Amino acid sequence: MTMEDSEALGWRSVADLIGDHPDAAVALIGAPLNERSLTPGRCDLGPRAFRAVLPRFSTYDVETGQVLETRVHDAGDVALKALAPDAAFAPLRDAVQAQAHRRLTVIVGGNNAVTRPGVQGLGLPGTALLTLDAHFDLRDTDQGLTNGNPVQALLDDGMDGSLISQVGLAPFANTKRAHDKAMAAGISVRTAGECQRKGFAAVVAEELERLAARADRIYVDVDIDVIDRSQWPASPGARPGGVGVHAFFEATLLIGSHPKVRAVDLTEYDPSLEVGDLGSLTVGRWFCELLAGFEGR
Ligand SMILES: [Mn+2]
Repeated sequence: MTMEDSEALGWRSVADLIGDHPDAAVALIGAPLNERSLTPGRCDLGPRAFRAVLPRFSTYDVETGQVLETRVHDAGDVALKALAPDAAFAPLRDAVQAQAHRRLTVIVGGNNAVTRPGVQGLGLPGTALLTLDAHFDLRDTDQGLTNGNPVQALLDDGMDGSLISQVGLAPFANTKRAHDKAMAAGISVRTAGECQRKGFAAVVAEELERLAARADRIYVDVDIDVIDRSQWPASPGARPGGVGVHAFFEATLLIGSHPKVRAVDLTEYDPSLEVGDLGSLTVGRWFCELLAGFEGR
């Protein structure tokens, strides 16, 4: 056995799948957008912490026997230092558009303001939006773009509300005004309680099918504050009563496997709120599940 073959001190990891692979079916974009978060934090550290944890993930899934082999083209991090969401819009949209010919683009934020340029990078019309989020993100836009209004900004852009599904909305974390806006726009609203009763992954599957019947492609925004705070401390917005992490991974696998899902973002990951690597190990597993799902297409 050569040292290269030995697993005594190392293993083939998910990090080894990522590199300069221009012909890869999957792309990775870092989107360290941090300005104008309603609760200030360090979501700009998300892409770096995400990349750093990947060597800790083997490509092998003991549950299924699957060995991940999908190569991922690393498109790098978009330069967004000190940029507010309005100034970051064009560079982020263009970065997603540059990868949009691939079957799947993964965007690691950054705060939730990356979602509007992400959707626009896939292009309106024809794109549907699924959000996994404790919040509607339908705050008013009269004070400019923030991480609290990407969905409102997309409605302002002319997006058809019936092409939007929002799953995981938390009680006492949203306003009646936002809920009323969602209903008036025709958005499909699925609360955290409904997800608890029916199963989060089952609800996500229903909404993927609903959107797939109406649109050519689907953009999925994973605001990771949808996870229960006991299992996910690394977002300011995560609360007790959120989605369990097992169900979150199960839903992520489904999302990765859906042929119409063309881009997925991960937002509101703030490594400065990290507790004992819990956040980084959760986003690393999230990426593994996305790739596992993708290989099952
Ligand atoms: Mn959000």
